[in-house]
Amino acid sequence: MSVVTKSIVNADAEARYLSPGELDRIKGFVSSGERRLRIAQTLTESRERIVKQAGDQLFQKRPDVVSPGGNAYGEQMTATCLRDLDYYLRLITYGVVSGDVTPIEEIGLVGVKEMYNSLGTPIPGVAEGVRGLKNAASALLSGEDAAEAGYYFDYVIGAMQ
Ligand SMILES: CCC1=C(C)/C(=C/C2=NC(=C\c3[nH]c(/C=C4\NC(=O)[C@H](C)[C@H]4CC)c(C)c3CCC(=O)O)/C(CCC(=O)O)=C2C)NC1=O
Repeated sequence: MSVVTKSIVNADAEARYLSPGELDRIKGFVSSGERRLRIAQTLTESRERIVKQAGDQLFQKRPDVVSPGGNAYGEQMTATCLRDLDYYLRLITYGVVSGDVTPIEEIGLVGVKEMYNSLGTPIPGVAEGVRGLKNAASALLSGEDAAEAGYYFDYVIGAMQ
């Protein structure tokens, strides 16, 4: 939920107008809108390149995952692994646009450890892949934009510790 929706739900629950603090937070959200949309646009346009670079970096750091016996071994499994990275990049654009981690949490992090454990997918490997996404994305963004986006990448990485 964006800060707009959240503030309205909270205010209406008490049948009151939006408070000065809530209006202030909404103002911050609105005034950062252009920056957040610009970031999401860059990540969306460059998604293939970002995912490819993140995969290259991951498989260089963790050759075991693509070696025989590794969870991402074989063309199809490697493609599924890259697909998962693409999923997380997509969810991160949702977070950036809404200024909120809730969509990332609800779509991609609830129950994720149990899921990956049941698939035999090494969670530190997925976290490393998301770190690679962050590196590749940051290289395409200005310092300020990279810092803003970094918050959402770090949120995903943190959830996988
Ligand atoms: C949008 C929310 C969402 C997520 C996050 C998601 C993840 C997800 N990843 C899966 C599989 C997988 N995920 C990986 C990923 C990896 N293996 C590694 O060693 C690497 C570290 C890593 C890549 C970074 C692999 C290899 C599989 C296939 C495992 C198998 O079939 O045995 C599966 C099992 C079903 C399938 O194959 O599609 C799901 C549900 N699905 C979703 O709908």
